Amino acid sequence: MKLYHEVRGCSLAVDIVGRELGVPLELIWVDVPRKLLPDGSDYYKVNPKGQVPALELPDGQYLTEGSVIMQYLADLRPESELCPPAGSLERYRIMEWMSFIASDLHKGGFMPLIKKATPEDYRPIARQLVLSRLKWLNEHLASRDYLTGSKFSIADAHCYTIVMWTEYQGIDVSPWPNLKAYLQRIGMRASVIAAKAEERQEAERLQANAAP
Ligand SMILES: N[C@@H](CCC(=O)N[C@@H](CS)C(=O)NCC(=O)O)C(=O)O
Repeated sequence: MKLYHEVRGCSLAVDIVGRELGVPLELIWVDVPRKLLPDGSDYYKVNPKGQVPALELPDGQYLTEGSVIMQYLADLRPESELCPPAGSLERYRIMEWMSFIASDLHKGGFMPLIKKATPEDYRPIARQLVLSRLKWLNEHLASRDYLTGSKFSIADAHCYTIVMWTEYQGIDVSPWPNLKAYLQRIGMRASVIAAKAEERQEAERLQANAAP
């Protein structure tokens, strides 16, 4: 299957999950600002929303929305226990996290800090919002190693990917030791190391090809 991906994008979470599961994903690096595929064709034909991630399924359909793609992939390998069975309360707990991460942490949290168009007077408010959510995550992680307990799940791949944007925003996570340890714990996973190495390679390729 093909994963439509972007350097520094939330699509990293899907790449991590694919590697955790041993489901091979061919990475297609999208020029998201210009909505172009590597061959210069229109990315809107893959995802009319113009966003990554998107997954090309074996029958040629496309599946979008990271939270859903990660559940789809994990359901292909239930024995991995990366996501509990559909219908169980544990599954709803994962969905509860995925919804929070995609909406409150990603879109409502980091996105206004990332967008150049955000009005300057809103930036401190947006930053405060992110900090309060990170503080809450830190409190939640005081009694558990991962979001839903003692086991790494797709929610952790998602949360790690978004919270790591603190690095790009100059937010120091040291005031939250549980959160810092959580990021370090996940950052040591082979899947994460490999996914980030491939992302770095693509970033270097883009930089080398950029106009001087
Ligand atoms: N709701 C989507 C949001 C995906 C998303 O915002 N992706 C970003 C990259 S992190 C993107 O492609 N942004 C480009 C755009 O919105 O035009 C999801 O959770 O998968």
